[in-house]
Amino acid sequence: MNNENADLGHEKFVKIMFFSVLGIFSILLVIIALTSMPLRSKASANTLSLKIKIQGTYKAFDKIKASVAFYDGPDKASEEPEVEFIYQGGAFNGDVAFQSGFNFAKPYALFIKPVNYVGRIFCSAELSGDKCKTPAFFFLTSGSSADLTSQPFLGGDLTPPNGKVDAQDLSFIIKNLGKLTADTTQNTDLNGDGITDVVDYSLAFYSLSNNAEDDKIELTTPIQPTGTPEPTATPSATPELSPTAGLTPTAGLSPTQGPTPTGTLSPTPTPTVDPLVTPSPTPTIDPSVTVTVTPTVLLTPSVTPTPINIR
Ligand SMILES: [Ca+2]
Ligand SMILES: [Ca+2]
Repeated sequence: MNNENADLGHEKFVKIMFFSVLGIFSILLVIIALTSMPLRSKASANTLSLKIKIQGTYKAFDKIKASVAFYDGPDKASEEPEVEFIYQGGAFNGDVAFQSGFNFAKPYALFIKPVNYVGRIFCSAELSGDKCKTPAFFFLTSGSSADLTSQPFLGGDLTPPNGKVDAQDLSFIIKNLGKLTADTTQNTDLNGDGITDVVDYSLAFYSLSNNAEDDKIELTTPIQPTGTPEPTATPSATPELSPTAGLTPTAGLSPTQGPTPTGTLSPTPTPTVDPLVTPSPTPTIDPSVTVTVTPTVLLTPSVTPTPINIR
């Protein structure tokens, strides 16, 4: 009886251990699944994650809106008019969804203009403003990101924007000084803290004194777009190349056929001709000898008529 109880106890222990191990294992699987999920959502497909720097002091989760335009040459290819950027970790981060039919084969330049700020053109993370001449951004369907914090955006081009910070922009700010954004008809709150105050004025004044204006868009169509159709042409060329590769083996066969028969045939005729020629000279030597003998024989009978002396 004691042995039976012990066996039952052992069986129970094994069962408990089995299920507890199974439980721990499934909990681990859930944890792994949960930790991998945010990574997947971060690298969301068809999204361009942008990081920009805006003049002024901000706190976490401050929001601004900006238009983001895509240029594949001198003309605008597409535009997202209202992209929301959220301040976090010292920069504004915003996600742009690629429009359907977006051509990922082309390089792009980005023109970004936050509300109440001057616009900037970026050919790459490093090349902006006057240095941006040829679009150089390549984006991926699986998702791309660009850190554009090298050039901060200057504030003061109030809505409706005219592409520069001028005296009129400053006069609007002065008119709204001390007013809450909710109480104003025109948004003169540059840093988005809900009030138009000296901070907003000083931001606009700094921009005015630096003649801040939208970056001029003077883009040339990159050479790469004409190069990108070529890659699509090269796949079609490679099938064409494989037949020509098939032809080269046949070209290789014709030389092997050509030399070997002509090489073997030409030696065999020459030896057969040579033996035939060598007998023919030897008979010609013999007649020459016989000719010299016959005249000497004929002369001797002519000597016999000389006995005319008999008369
Ligand atoms: Ca303006
Ligand atoms: Ca403000």
